[in-house]
Amino acid sequence: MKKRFLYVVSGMILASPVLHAAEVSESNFKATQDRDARMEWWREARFGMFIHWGVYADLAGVYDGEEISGGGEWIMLMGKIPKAEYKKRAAEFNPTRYDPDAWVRLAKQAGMKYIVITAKHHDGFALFDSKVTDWDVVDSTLYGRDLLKPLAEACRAHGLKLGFYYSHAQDWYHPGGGAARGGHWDPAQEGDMDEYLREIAAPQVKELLTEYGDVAVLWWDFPHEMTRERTEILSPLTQLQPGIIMNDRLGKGSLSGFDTAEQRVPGTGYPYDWEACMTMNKTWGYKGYDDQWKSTGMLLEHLIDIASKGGNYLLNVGPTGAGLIPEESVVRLKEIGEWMQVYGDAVYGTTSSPFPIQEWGRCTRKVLPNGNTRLYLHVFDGQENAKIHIPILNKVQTS
Ligand code: H79
Repeated sequence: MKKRFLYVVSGMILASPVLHAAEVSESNFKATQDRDARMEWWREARFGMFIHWGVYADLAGVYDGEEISGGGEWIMLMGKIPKAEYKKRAAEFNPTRYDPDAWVRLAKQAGMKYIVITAKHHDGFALFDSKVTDWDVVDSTLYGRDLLKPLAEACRAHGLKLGFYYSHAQDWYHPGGGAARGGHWDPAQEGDMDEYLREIAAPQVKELLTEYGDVAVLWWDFPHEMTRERTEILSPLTQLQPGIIMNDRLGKGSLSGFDTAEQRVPGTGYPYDWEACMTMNKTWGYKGYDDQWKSTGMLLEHLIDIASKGGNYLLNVGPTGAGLIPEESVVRLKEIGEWMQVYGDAVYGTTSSPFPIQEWGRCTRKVLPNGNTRLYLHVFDGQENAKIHIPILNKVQTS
């Protein structure tokens, strides 16, 4: 791993203001007071765990002896797997090693403050006990038990916030659900999308928002063919959880949620809340042969880079069909946790850098109760006794 240094300076910082990295809480042009109150924990958190899990994890990227390209969670579409075939595979889904308490403890150990799990991905399969379909873990698998209830309990027990990812527009199983990239491939998918939204998506979101205790985040994905009228079918449901926040992927005309950047760190920050979601290897859903793992150092640089631009980092794990988080992910999360134990202050509750990007690394900042501003200078490729230039115009204290 490269040498990484952290310097802390504080005082009344006078830096030349930069427009691209405005402070979220000050200049959020979408802000309302209610929104600020809801977003408070999320802005403090800066770091969360994304979990992509479902029947596709059991297929592990292989169908009919062939390695299927694309994210593992896209295997049903990319492999054009007929519904009946996919359903047969679901019947074998039996994650006997699932230990939600261990998952939550791992997230906590990594320094993550919230978890977002795929309650339902594009294959339409619900990880919870849904009353409006039998296409769920209780009715269609060997395992036969709700996977989200014990996760919600573990989150409560360990003090992490819980969010649900819900694929509302694409659904490759229920008739009428959308299919991107060329559309349906099985006649059994044909149907009316409005009816699907009313009969499946809306009641399922209601189940998620009423039967699992506090739900902190609703992570819609993504607005495929979502007109204003269709959005209207789902958007009132968020009122079922008074404090809930959501992302920007529900559909046309929806309430504004935090913005999402997928698989990339934006070049600059934005003057509103945003979150970058990224994988540790190439895939979201488990693929047995994806070994393109990013190093812990790179993941940490992403975390810092994102924080320095005022955003949150939602870092993914893709557990196996047996219910285990891959060892490569576990190792990286523990190493990130070791760093966060020492330097977490330089990430949690920070806002964006007052400087344009510096060649030596990144800067995060925090306004202290006494009105001073503290800057954390993260030097990425450090050398002992090297000098770095910081564009501050006044005297500062260092510590
Ligand atoms: O859940 C993860 C993705 O599956 C989901 N969003 C994240 C959080 C997502 N859905 N759609 N998209 C992302 C955008 C479309 C990606 C695609 Fe592809 C590019 C679909 C087809 C080409 C990548 C390559 C996925 C399948 C093949």
